[in-house]
Amino acid sequence: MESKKRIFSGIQPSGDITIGNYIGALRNWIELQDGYDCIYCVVDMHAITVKQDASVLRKRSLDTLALLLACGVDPDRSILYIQSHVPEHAMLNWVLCCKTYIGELQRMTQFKDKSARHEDNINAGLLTYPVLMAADILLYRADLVPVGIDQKQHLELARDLCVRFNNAYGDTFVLPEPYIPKTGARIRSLQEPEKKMSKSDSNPNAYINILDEPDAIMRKIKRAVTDCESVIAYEPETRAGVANLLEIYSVMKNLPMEACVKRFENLGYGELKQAVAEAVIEVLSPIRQRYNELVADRKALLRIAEDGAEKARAIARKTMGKVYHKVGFDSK
Ligand code: ATP
Ligand code: LTN
Repeated sequence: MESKKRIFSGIQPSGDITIGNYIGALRNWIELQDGYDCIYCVVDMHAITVKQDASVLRKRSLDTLALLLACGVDPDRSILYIQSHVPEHAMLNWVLCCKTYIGELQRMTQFKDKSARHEDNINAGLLTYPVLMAADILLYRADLVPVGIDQKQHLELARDLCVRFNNAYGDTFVLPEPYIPKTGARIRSLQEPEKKMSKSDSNPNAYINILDEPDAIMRKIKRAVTDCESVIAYEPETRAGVANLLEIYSVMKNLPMEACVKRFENLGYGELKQAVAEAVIEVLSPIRQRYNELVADRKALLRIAEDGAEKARAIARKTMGKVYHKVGFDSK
């Protein structure tokens, strides 16, 4: 029997998970479990590239794991774990750092954005962040990586490193492909639609947290910035705010964009916002309820994390053994 293709993806426990994360990535994580062998990771090691309070980070990592379970990640079918529990990530990171040119890292858009936002802390980890991400993916020989479009550039580096390593040392890693949704790959800020919705935005009205209560969701969407046109149309280049609301609606209702535009043909922005908010509330309410149950039982969450890390390590250790041998380390 042909074995299933492998999926790997990660999410940072760096703040409230937003509907941008859900629409761009998590929703696909859940769906892909049907046909693939999936590995999902809470990437706490990536999160410390910006300042974190240790006890807050520890709590958030487990909370994020609970949220992934609440969204539908099934630990009986998929491997779910916390990155720092598997030391092979750091080991491969180092080897790959020695195969990466500084110029490749300096031109990364996320590095430029984050170093502008955290001027007082432009640390080496912020620069090498994409190498650790490449290590995550290559360690598990993943075929597909479901992410939002903002991660495409990082994935290209992972592909370059894969080819570079394989050319130098013989076939070791699998060339990963990005899996980016057609609709919702870049959900925009509700307040500044020219920017992406981000969980680290200082204005909570700019994003919807997956755990927001229905009244907060309604209020934030009603306040979303649109434009002063009167007709509802999908024109992402020129009318980003309205296009964003239509994309959120399309994904939440599982309806093609043409059908969504038709649905609002003769209606106004007030009606559009009401319908979008209701669609978001309908999808998020059961997730919030499940999360509240799961997060209360820390012991059970830790057990799931430990179990996931053990399964992940069994795969990671094998790859790492080969890599160490190939680069000339004395393997036992
Ligand atoms: P931060 O703002 O702290 O950098 P983030 O919101 O970008 O975080 P990540 O943990 O870096 O979140 O990303 C998790 C996943 O969500 C990635 O696959 C990323 O591409 C996707 N994602 C993030 N923001 C959006 C967005 N606005 N629209 C679609 N997908 C997104
Ligand atoms: N950099 C990613 C998170 C991430 C990731 C990964 C995604 C870390 N390692 C491996 C896919 C595969 C982000 O979303 N900012």
